[in-house]
Amino acid sequence: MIDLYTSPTPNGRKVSIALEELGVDYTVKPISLGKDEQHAPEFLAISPNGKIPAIVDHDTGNTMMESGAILLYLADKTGQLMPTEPVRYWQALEWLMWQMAGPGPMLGQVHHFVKFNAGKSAYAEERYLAEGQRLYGVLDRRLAEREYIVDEYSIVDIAVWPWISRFNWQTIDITAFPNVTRWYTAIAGRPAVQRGYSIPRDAGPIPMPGD
Ligand SMILES: N[C@@H](CCC(=O)N[C@@H](CS)C(=O)NCC(=O)O)C(=O)O
Repeated sequence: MIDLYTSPTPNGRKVSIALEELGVDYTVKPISLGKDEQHAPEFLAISPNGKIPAIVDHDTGNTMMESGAILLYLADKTGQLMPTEPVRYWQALEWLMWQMAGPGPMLGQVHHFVKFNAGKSAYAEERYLAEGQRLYGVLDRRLAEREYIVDEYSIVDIAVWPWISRFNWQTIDITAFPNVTRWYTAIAGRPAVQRGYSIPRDAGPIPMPGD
């Protein structure tokens, strides 16, 4: 049994979607970022960086923060959602690191400046929006010749997809990236993704291109 400490955000949804896809039993422990629960001493004991998501695996005693590490841990624990063939295995690590260093923090800044603090810094809005658009282009080119980011559906798609699901917040026209749109729509149709998207609470329907 795993405890998942999470909030309805892209980083949180990576782990709830992975747990749903893997069919692992878990208990949801909602953390209210608005109430600053991420800085409570009992949560910092599990997640020293004071951010969600985090897990406690009661089978092993492992306590983990950082969504990329958690996804790797779950794939390793279950033997699923990670390519085993060496070339693809390293490609998966490469693109997982790309997500953690690129779309995660950069689109996070787009949410901060463009969605929630519009008008406070034109420079930051332009800079992060341009970088966000560039990253959508990188993903679109990667998906031009393959169905999923490392060919087979994996934790890499699960790491990237929740960030793209905020395309409306980002004011990015997802339909200008046809391969991203095709990939996004296919993943949005997966029942496990729909269940994981609604953790820790129902957030309404998944945003769809063209809605
Ligand atoms: N690199 C971390 C980032 C985690 C992160 O930024 N979590 C956000 C929510 S998406 C958070 O907990 N924010 C609360 C805060 O910054 O106080 C990961 O991928 O797990």
